Amino acid sequence: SPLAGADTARASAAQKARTAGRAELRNCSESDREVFDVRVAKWWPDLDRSLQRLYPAEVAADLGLRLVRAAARAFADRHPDLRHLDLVRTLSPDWFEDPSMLGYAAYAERFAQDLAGVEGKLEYLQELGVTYLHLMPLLTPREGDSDGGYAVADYRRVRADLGTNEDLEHLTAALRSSGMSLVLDLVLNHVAREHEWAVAARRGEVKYRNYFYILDTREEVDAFEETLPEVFPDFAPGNFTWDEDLKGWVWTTFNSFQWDVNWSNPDVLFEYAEIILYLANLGVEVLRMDAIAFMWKRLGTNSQNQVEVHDITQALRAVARIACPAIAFKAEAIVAPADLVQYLGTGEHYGKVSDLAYHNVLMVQIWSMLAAGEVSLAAASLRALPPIPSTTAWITYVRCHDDIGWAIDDADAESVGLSGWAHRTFLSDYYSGHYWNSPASGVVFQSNPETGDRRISGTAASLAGLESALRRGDDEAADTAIARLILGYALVMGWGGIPVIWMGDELAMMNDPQWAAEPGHEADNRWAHRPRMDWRLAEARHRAGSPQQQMFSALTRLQQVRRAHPHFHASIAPEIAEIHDEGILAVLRVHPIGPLVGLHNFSNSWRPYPGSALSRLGVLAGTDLTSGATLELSEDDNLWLPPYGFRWVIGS
Ligand code: OTU
Repeated sequence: SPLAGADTARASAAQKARTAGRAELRNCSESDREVFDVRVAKWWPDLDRSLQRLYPAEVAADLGLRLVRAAARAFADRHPDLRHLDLVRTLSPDWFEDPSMLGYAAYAERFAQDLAGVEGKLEYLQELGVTYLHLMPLLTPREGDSDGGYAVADYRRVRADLGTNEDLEHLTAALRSSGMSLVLDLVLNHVAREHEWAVAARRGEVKYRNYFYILDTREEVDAFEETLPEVFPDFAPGNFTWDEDLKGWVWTTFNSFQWDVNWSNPDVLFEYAEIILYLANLGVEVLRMDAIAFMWKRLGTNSQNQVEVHDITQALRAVARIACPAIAFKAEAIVAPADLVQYLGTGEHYGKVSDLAYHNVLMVQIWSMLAAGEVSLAAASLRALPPIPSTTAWITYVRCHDDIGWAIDDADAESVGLSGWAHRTFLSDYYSGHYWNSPASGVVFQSNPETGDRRISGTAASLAGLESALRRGDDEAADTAIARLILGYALVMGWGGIPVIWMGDELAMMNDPQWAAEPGHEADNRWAHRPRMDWRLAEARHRAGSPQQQMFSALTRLQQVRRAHPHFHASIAPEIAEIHDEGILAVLRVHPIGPLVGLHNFSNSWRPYPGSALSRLGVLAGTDLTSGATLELSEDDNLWLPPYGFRWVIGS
């Protein structure tokens, strides 16, 4: 029958793949070859299917074999310690979902000068409970402005001022023995204009011209521009840059010096697969797939979130699972709510793409709730998100190194009687400090008069109101700002997934007033919230009552509680529970051992949550894990939460 024929063809393709791999493993032991065989058998179908969807059949078949060979070479080279980690992780594929996971993200040089310096700060990170360290781009960037390292000139060499590749390997080993995973960016949508591929393209080499999108005429450019938004309308308008060497227009979604690579070229996919294997063998454990949404272009669309992006991810992940299964992929897709969960896999990609993805909807809703003092929009937006595969997890965060874009769905807003546009406008006004009662000290990033879009820069503490309070010498307002900040962190730490602390938030660090002084930074106010670590300020975490002590101890306390309770495992989907007061967001997590309810008051006044609701949720007469105290209802049978207060409650 034709079906049996297809099965036979598939089986013989898989057999070919195993043979191709084996040929590279001549110097390996028979048991290593067997391990490799088993992995190819397991992951080949994922690899093959995704490639078949991306490329013509013969191209896909050939690329599949090349990738298996590359995986085999990387497997053969892999350090025994990393092989051991592969084995451990294969036995606990949910390692990144464990409640003990806590992230920290920083620029190596701003945190500790260089890679050796970072190694010197492991104790500080351990004091916080960090298990996952994201160091911002540290591979060799172009000279001059490099968009904070996101314009990579050499993926295989560490930035000289930070150290050497050996230093990086040393650091990953030191982190591993301290129970921390290193996370690095894989900038895969673009390379620097100075990267060797771009240089070769500029020299006129056809092979490398085909690594990019180069259009000959302004008409072709305009045809694409018709439906393309602009990411940096201020300092990099449009999506194409005329290049005199190329004598053509090259696709540059971001800055003019960041050239988008052409993933419809199978050689590009192969190049990046090899880069992934190379970084994995240096001991990198998680790859942050930068700007992943933009990887595939299609005329007549916004060229974001195209289905091929997920096929590419599936292929790369299958290669990694074969060679270095310890590593995880994290999607950096800061996109509209409707496009987000696809990055963790829906439909045929279910559970087969990224392991982790940024929960920008949660992040945006935290700032929205803090500004509005009410939770109905957040509840509607979060309820509207489809569930994610239980084998994947969110990266939850309050702030990161980028601006905040108001990813609020118009339909979600309408469902609670708001206008999406008006609410986004309110949030931009509020966080830039222009709204009448706003305590925030943020700045507008990339105002786009055409769309009305105004994103926001600023550190969490400055956005929460600490800066303005201290400027006025208003201690009460300062305490309120800290309470707001802690509340935001309580929500992300109780959500499930890996909460990532943006460097400095643990010390309530404020905007860097000197951000524009550095050459190349003056036009990009995201540097306002990328201060240098202030190690003197860090000492204030030992001074009772200081903002630093309040923040630092709240975070460590929350993490201690989290790691001790399996309710926080990421495979348990949080549900937004009954809303009884518009100020209180209740989050329910149902573990087989019992329910846990997080109650968060986002308003500035005392608010009640009814005992009857707690009873229905199964946590009446429960214990608040953060204080260890038994819940006390007041005479009116309500649990009252102070302004910006929260409780994590389990039944008793
Ligand atoms: C990412 O962000 C990085 O986080 C930025 O720091 C880089 O500048 C950029 O890519 C280019 O490498 O547009 O404003 O997902 O929001 O990918 C930040 C959509 C960005 C984008 C995101 C991008």
